[in-house]
Amino acid sequence: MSSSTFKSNGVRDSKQKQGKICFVGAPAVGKTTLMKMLSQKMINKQYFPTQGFDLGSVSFNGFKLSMWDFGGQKAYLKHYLSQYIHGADLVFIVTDSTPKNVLTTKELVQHAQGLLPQDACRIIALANKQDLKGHMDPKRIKNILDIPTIGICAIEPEYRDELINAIGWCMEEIEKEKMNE
Ligand SMILES: Nc1nc2c(ncn2[C@@H]2O[C@H](COP(=O)(O)OP(=O)(O)OP(=O)(O)O)[C@@H](O)[C@H]2O)c(=O)[nH]1
Ligand SMILES: [Mg+2]
Repeated sequence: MSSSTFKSNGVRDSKQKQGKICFVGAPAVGKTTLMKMLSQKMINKQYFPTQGFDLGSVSFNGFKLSMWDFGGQKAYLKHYLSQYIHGADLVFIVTDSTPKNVLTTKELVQHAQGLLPQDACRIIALANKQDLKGHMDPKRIKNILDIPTIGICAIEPEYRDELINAIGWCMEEIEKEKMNE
């Protein structure tokens, strides 16, 4: 994570901190929708599968973070994840909170843990689609996945603050650890 960047007028802003967030999960669990919600873009409820991967960014409280949205289809994940997940400060593993998907997600958590250095990156589960009938409780999902888990609904913009707070907290923790190294 570099500690400075340029403002739009070309003046160096030494206080703005950069970082990389990745969204990983099976197809249609809501990764692209979550990224749109974070960057306050209009949410189209139609499903357009992400081909390969997409990039975005989110700025808040002196942070400017790049966001990597990995298309959930197996061929894409296999091809792109191992190449582009490196250097992530925070990985969100997204599930649609159905029992079947939570089990698939457990495999993805283990895969991501194998690709990333444990001390340099946080992995957090987002238990999405909490508005849908039959969703699992985030606490149960946390017990199965064995990583911190946040219950969320990507199509409801009022969840944005909670997500921004979680991201801000993680980035501050990572900054502190880097300063202590
Ligand atoms: N009801 C409900 N629908 C959601 C929620 N989040 C996403 N969706 C819908 O689920 C569908 C898939 O969402 P996407 O964000 O495109 O899924 P994705 O994980 O990016 O899928 P891939 O790009 O194929 O990996 C879309 O129709 C969204 O509107 C949610 O919290 N609740
Ligand atoms: Mg997508």
